[in-house]
Amino acid sequence: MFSLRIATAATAAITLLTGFGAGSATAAPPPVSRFHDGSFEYPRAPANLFTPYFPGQDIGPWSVTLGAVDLIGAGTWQAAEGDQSIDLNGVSAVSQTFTTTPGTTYTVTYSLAGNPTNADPAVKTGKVLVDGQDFQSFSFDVTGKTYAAMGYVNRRFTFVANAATTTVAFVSTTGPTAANGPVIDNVCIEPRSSCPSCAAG
Ligand SMILES: [Ca+2]
Ligand SMILES: [Ca+2]
Repeated sequence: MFSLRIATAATAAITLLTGFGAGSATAAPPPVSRFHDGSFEYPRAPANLFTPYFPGQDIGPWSVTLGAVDLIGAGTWQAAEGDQSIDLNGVSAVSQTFTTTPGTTYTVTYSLAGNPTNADPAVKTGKVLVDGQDFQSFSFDVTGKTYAAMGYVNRRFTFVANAATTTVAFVSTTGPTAANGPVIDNVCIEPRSSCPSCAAG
């Protein structure tokens, strides 16, 4: 099942690249900007499909740096926000580098679930890195969860920026053969002073 799923989805990804991304491979990297699209809404993925992205490929402002990360199209399963989310397969990672003000405290919030397709294993594990440093480990048990009721939980932590740019990465440690990993959506990273709803954390 794992190989078939990857092969099918990879074909879809190649089709996408051929159709829309042919010019991007040689374009200059975009300038670093503020954190954005923590909801994984761009690019729009084919509805009802898992579209895998691999190291060297970007999902909007996010870069895939390890393994394979599935961008989940609208209608596949419940998103925490908007229509899309990501499945961090097996051992995989996405990161985003964005502008920060040194010395400022930033609040990171995100919604966590797991791909409930099957238990391979049931407990999906991972961590969030800030500039490569482990800031928050997470786990999610998909037992009893369904595509229609993903059971998202909200997680939160803070970091103090120490440079003009910061890289935040979401990493799956679920296991090298797991095609169904942690699901991440609705990532918000803001200076704590401008995020009143985050202030309690
Ligand atoms: Ca979303
Ligand atoms: Ca997957």
